[in-house]
Formats: sequence, structure tokens, C-alpha cells
Amino acid sequence: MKRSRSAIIGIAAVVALAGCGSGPAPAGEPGGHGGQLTMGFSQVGAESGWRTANTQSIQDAAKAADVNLKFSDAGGKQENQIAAIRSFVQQRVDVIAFSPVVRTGWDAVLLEAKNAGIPVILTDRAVDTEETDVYRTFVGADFVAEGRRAGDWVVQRHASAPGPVNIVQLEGTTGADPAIERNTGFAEAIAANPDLKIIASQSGDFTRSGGKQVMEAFLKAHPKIDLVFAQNDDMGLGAMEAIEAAGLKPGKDIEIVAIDATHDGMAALAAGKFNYIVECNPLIGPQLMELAADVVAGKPIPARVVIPDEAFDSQQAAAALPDRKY
Ligand code: GYE
Repeated sequence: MKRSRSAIIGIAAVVALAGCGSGPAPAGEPGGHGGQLTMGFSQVGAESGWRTANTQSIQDAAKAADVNLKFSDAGGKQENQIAAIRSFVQQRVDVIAFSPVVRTGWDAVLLEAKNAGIPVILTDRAVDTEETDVYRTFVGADFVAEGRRAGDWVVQRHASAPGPVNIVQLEGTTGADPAIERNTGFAEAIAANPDLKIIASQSGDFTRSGGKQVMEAFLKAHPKIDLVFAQNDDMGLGAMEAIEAAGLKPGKDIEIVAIDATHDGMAALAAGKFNYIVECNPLIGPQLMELAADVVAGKPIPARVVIPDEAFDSQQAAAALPDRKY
């Protein structure tokens, strides 16, 4: 008797779950929009080509999945992201997703979401937190692996270098997950050859103008620069402009290695002005929408979803360029 009752309850639960996933659920569930899921999304800003493609992917995927997206652009400021997340909590959205501008300083607002019972999904970048269960999953690339891959290429390329190779590094936004982790991965990889030396390293804030400014200063301060490691394409493109303005040839006099593989970066690589790019795929909207639907439906989801990346040299970039989606 007992057994059959729990079997019936089990079936009822499965039916209820299936009801959430397919077709509109009754009004008031979830979010009170006749079953439509409401997501609050706080974006970092619009600092790079990668970011623009990421925003587009999230907005397109929300439309395709019939998700009511409340999109907020933080203009690169953590305080704006915190305010946006707070307002999503007040609006009682079904799920909150955000790409944190920096890694620390989120505990209080994440606790507010947790206490309100609103699940949080980290997209693109991770956070450091002391709190438990304040986010449900993190979907994004492996930034240490990206940095390592860029460094491995430099090691191979200069395996038989006669003497030191002077490297300058253009770092991403200070305190941002990809800046910290790409630093780590790149440094780890180039340690394989003591001739590979980072002679200067500074943040260009992931922007083209930042990369250009920092590179101009590097060119003035250092008479011999062999290679630029730009932690994203935009800073690499800024460095390229600075190198050209100094009367040197990017890709030849000074090599450029970057991360992202956006259209503009790939075009520079195909033209021989960049030497190598490690991809970071920004098109994570569809996966985010699936994870959000599962979380809201109470289905189990993996704690970490890694987006795989490729890497390109000049020839591979020329071949891949026509079909690139960003
Ligand atoms: O590489 C850079 C952007 O977080 C992966 O942020 C992202 C990085 C990306 O500004 O272009």
C-alpha cells in the first residue's frame, strides 16, 4: 500500500517536471507570466568585440527560447552590476545570470538572491566567494588553458631562439577572472624556456584604446620588444596600431599573440599582422537558456560547463574566416 502510493507520487512528479519543460505552465508558475521564464541578466559592458558577440548571443537565444530577458549593461562597473542584481531580486525574476566584471566582492548580493530563493547562473567569468550554494553553475571557457595554449605556441615558435625573447603582456581588466587566469596559464607555459622573458605587463582593460595606449608606452620604454601577448583581440588590435604608428611591422618586427578569435582579430591574423590566436567562444546564449530552463524546472544541472576552444595560425584563420559567426 505504502509502496504504491509513493510510486504514484513519483509519477506525478515526473509529469509535473515534464509540464514545466514543454509548453506553457499555468499562470503564476514560474514568474507569473503564463509559464514564460523571466531572466535578469547583468552584462559587464561593451568593452570588446567578444562582449558584443556575447550580448547578441544571449539576446538571440532568449528570443528563440521565449525567455523574457531583462538585460542590463553595467558599463564595466561592479557597483552597477550589484544594483542590477538587487533589482532583479526585488522584481522576483525566475533566474539571475551575470558575467562578473571582477572576481571578488559578490558575497552580500549573492546571499540576497539565495535568501530570496532565486537561482543564479554565472556566465563567462567566475567569482571568488566564501559562501556556499550562492550560484548553481558556471558556464564559460577554461581561461588558464587558453593562456597556456598561447604560451605553448610561443615556446614552440621560439624553441631555437638564439638568446632572450622580450615579451610584453597586455592584461585584461584588473581583478577579472580571465585576466588572472590567462596570466597564470601563459606564465606557466613560457616557464619551459628561460629565454622567454616578460619584460613588461600592464592592464589595457580589454579595450582597443587601452591596448594602444599601453603599447605606445611600452614602445617608448623598451627598445627591443619581440612579442606581444594580448589577453584579448581588441588590445592586440590596439597594439598593432601602435606598432604601425612607430614605423614597425606587426606580425614581423613584433609578433602578436592574442585570445578571442573575433572577426577583426582573425582578419588581422589572416593578413599576417597577428601571429596566433587562441579562441574564446562567446556564443554561449543557447546553453545559458537551457541551463536556466532546467534550473527553474528543478532538474539537476552540472556545477561547471566548459565551453571548448580552438586556436588558429595565419593560414587556419584565412580558411576559417568566411564561416566565422562573430
Ligand atoms: O576575452 C574579452 C572580454 O570574459 C572571456 O572579456 C571574456 C573576456 C574576453 O572583454 O574580450
